[in-house]
Amino acid sequence: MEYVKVADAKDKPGLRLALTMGVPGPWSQAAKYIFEYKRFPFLPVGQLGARENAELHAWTGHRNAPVAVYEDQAPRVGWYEIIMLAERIAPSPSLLPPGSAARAEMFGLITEIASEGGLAWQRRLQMIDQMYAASDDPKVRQTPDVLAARYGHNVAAAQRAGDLCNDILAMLADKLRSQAASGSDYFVGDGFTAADLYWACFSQLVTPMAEDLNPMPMRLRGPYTAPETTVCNPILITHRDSMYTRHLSLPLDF
Ligand SMILES: N[C@@H](CCC(=O)N[C@@H](CS)C(=O)NCC(=O)O)C(=O)O
Repeated sequence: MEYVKVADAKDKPGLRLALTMGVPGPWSQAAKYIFEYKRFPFLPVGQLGARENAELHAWTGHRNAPVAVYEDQAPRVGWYEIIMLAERIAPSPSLLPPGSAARAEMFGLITEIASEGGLAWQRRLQMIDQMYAASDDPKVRQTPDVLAARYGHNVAAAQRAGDLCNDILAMLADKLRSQAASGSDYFVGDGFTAADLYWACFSQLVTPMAEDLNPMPMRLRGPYTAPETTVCNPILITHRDSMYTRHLSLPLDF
């Protein structure tokens, strides 16, 4: 991905997307794929994970990613508002299922995957623990220190994370099994929606794809891989592999 600096993006028209550079950060990956899937052009702006990102902060009020800035509108940072911006400015192909009940179901699934307290939030707490365990070097501790302060890491929260992850993964696997029983390969209804896209991206925080498809820095492969106590039913990985093959570009680009 060719990123531009904030200074070269902030006065441009159209959509500017600040994305985490150099790592497959799933929130950023999902935001990128939403607009790629819709073939809606955007200018990728580089954000550095766990850094100050002073220019991004001065422009948008945020230091982390993704941040979507469309024309002169207020920056959007939450996954829900980014999906809904995409649906408004690029309605087709839609990533929403038809019908309010199906939409409620889809947004509920993404909440469990991507919102505060959800699967990725819990995995990040575990990841911070692992980063701390990996080194006593104060320079190496700088990254987990920043992430711990930003995302509410403490020993008790990290200890609870494994059970919460397993509960969400079991729910997602049950959902895919019941969909398969009614003849669908997708999380909701019978077509590709944002729930499938979000699971594909966020599965990289549980079982990252192999090096040729997900060329992430080697030092992160350990922290991105869920602990052995994690129960991730193979149906979840089969589903994510087929979503990338059918609907999303590979290898991952970050
Ligand atoms: N605001 C996002 C979540 C953003 C988020 O958690 N970003 C993380 C993961 S990519 C990040 O930028 N971490 C590195 C940092 O804080 O610098 C949402 O609610 O959808």
